[in-house]
Amino acid sequence: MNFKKFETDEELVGFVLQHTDLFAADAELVVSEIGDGNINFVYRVSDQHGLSVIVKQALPYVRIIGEGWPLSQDRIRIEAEALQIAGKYCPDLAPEVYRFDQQLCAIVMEDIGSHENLRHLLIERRELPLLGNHLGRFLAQTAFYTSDFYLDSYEKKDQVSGFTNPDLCKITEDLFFLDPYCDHERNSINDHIRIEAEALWTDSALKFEVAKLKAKFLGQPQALLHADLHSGSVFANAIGTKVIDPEFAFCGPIAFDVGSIIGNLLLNYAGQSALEGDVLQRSAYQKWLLETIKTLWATFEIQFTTLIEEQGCEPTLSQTEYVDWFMAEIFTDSLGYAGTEMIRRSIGLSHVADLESIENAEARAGAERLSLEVAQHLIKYRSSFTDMASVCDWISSNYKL
Ligand code: SR1
Ligand code: MG
Repeated sequence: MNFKKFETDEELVGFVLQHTDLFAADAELVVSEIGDGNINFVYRVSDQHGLSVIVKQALPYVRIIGEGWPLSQDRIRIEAEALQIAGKYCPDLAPEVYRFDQQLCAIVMEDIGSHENLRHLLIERRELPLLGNHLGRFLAQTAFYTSDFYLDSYEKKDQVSGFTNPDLCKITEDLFFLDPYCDHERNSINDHIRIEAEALWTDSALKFEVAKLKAKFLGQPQALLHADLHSGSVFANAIGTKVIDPEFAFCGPIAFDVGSIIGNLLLNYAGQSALEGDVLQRSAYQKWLLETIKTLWATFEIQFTTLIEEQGCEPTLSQTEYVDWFMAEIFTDSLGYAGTEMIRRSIGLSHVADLESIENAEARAGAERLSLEVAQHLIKYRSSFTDMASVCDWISSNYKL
């Protein structure tokens, strides 16, 4: 592969001009590096009139670690193709891909600069009235049109093979389902919750449920997933939402995406218990987070089942009894995956600012403890919940400010 990292602004500008005709001949292009993710390099290239594009380049290793953690560059092809599929079925919810250059492992795409990182918005307690609806629609559309309910048998197998993404899946297999449940060197544990973290390592009932969730992640290619749907992969404003960064995409259990984003909303709920600010405002925001989770699930459920009813192409799977059973399974496992996301973000390698921005370690421990408790309950007792309202009632009555 003829790969070359962009070393200078001139190289990057040349690349953009070669791949797009968006900019005028007299454009004065300026480059800024804007990536704050763990894995790739991301740049904004803008002209003097405010027109801009984003360039994302995948290096053959993890950005924050360096060459000591090699990573397949095929992830950038996977990301470009997953963005194009999301763009086909929900164009308002994904950035447009202008060009993908396989040799340079780089995508030129729409700048979604009018939207902000959802994690930052949640930490600032910004209420986004359309967020739950948009996320529910994104999940329903991307899952349905890439599932066996819609694709024919041959298209589906082609999709599974085209989105085989072993390096990125292995990261999730380890960071989600292995490390937090043992004394792993990659874990990062606040001293004040060491006892609670260690209790997980010997909880065989919990580890049994996590094993079931991991087995489905490994072997249940229901639909093309985003597969890293945390709050940092979502950008939003009062009227719009954009889902970015699907480099982990592969065909897996639909509940993994649904649960990952619910887990992130609940991580912020946990953070609000100890973040700075007025207690009434924090408590009102926790209420808004739970309402958003209910809207997200309700939108996902109604849209997914309506799509099966109206456009389902597979007669065996479209039977009412099967669809009801299938939706109940997704609901239950979404709670489990939400729990695994919360646990790995509280004691594993990759923490989140919703908790990390709480400076006082004892106060942060309170929020991390809340996260671990809710998460374990969701994993172990996920089958005891039949609807999202009762999940949210359970959380709000047990964990109020
Ligand atoms: C080394 S990668 C750590 C995490 O960052 C990504 O966004 C994924 O969430 C991954 O688990
Ligand atoms: Mg990412």
